[in-house]
Amino acid sequence: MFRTFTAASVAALFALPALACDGFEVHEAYARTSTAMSQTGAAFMVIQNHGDTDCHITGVRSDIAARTELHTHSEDAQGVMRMIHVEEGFALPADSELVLERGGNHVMFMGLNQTLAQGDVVEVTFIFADDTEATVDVTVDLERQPGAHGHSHGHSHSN
Ligand SMILES: [Cu+2]
Repeated sequence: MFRTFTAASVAALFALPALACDGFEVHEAYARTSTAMSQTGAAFMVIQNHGDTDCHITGVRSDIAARTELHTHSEDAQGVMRMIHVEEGFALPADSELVLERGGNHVMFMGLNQTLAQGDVVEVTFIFADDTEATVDVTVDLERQPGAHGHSHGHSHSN
């Protein structure tokens, strides 16, 4: 009994490097552009790490744009919100959640090489610090209102 248990534990240990961010999970992913003519777009989602391993997202890529970057928003000295390329990436500690949302952290598509039409599914690949990757399907949703994650300021109800 003890022997079997030991063998299983050793096998699990050896498997760890290949499962660096095995707790990675994405929910509510959607992508959008401002207009059909937009050269840029963005993707938003809830990223979770259900695993026991701290993960670090260092980059992102996709086939739909010339460049895909991890972005955030920051207020400048004049009080204007500006987008910033987060070169160090996003930490995703064990058992944590990271929300990519309008006005906050997001995946940025620059130089779109296709029109994002409602209902299209595009692939976005996250790159982790250990060079492993995870590709997620992101559905284009041009009708989604900001604040769908409960951070709404109450202006989304139409009359
Ligand atoms: Cu951006």
